[in-house]
Amino acid sequence: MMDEMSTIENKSIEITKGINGLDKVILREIHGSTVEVYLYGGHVTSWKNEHGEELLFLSSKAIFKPPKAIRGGIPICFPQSWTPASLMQFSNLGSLEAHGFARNRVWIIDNDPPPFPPTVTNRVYVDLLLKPTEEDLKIWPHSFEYRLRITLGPGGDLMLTSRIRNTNTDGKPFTFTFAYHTYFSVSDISEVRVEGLETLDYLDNLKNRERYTEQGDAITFESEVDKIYLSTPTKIAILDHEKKRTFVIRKDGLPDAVVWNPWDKKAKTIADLGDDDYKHMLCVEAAVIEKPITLKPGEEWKVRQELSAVPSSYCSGQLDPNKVCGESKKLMPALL
Ligand code: TA6
Repeated sequence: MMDEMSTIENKSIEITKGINGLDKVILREIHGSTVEVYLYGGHVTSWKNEHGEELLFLSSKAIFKPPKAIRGGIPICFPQSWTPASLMQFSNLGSLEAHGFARNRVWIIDNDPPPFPPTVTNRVYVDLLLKPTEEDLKIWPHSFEYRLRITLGPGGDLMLTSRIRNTNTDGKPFTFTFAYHTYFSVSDISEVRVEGLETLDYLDNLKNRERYTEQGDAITFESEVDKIYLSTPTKIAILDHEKKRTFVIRKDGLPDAVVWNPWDKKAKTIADLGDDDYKHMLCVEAAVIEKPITLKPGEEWKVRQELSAVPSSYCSGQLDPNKVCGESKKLMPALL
């Protein structure tokens, strides 16, 4: 299978060896954008624009060695992400690591996925598949098929589409929470603004997960932040002042958004994060946390996030998809 993939003539998809000999897929788009994803964790570790600029943060101390998750890029948090205390009653969630085990497992390349939304021909993509091992079933006693499609669009947009199906044969439903734990690369966290989360309610992980309401203007950063914003809009913008760059997250089926920066003190307690790395990263994570998903056997859940990086001429404060100035009214292809 690896050989088949690596003989693809146009080299838009290359299977190769990454750090510590881990299998890695490189997607190349004709205008120069690239994405790198490790089969370990189904983990996107790099997303570069056509100028070769890295748009995702990767820790200077990231450990590319199972069973440790890679610090940075886009860890996949499944079947659990940041479960509110109220959900610990779902015993199968309580026994899981904070962010589940999908990011600590080796995925395979899925050469024959079931029908998927029609992919525009000029998009480069790879399909990955994760199923639980016998070991996994001991910690989370449910069978599933998780299909992840990573797509690089003609404008350098990066889209992650997830399809998770309950394949239990014992008739049991299962319940899970989920996040794309995206680490964005920023010039200087103290010069970053997030728009789209104003006035929303959030659970604060630094204050015993209590519920608060965000103030009325864009979020800025001057200390540790670890918040789940609830019922968030489809679009969230992260404005990097120094780079004159705006990241736009468009999400489908992911109502919550986690915002995390460890700041200096917490950063020093994270072994695989450089002491000063916090200055150049911000996690904004499209997620489902407040209202976990329950699937019956045979049911499939589909979600998607699309990331783009646009010049900051992009008008701030106008995230309404119908009123966005400067940027064409981009609609995401229908999700089956
Ligand atoms: O998403 C925010 C968060 O849950 C923080 O509380 C912090 O723990 C961060 O994720 C990193 O978690 P990790 O398990 O990757 O070290």
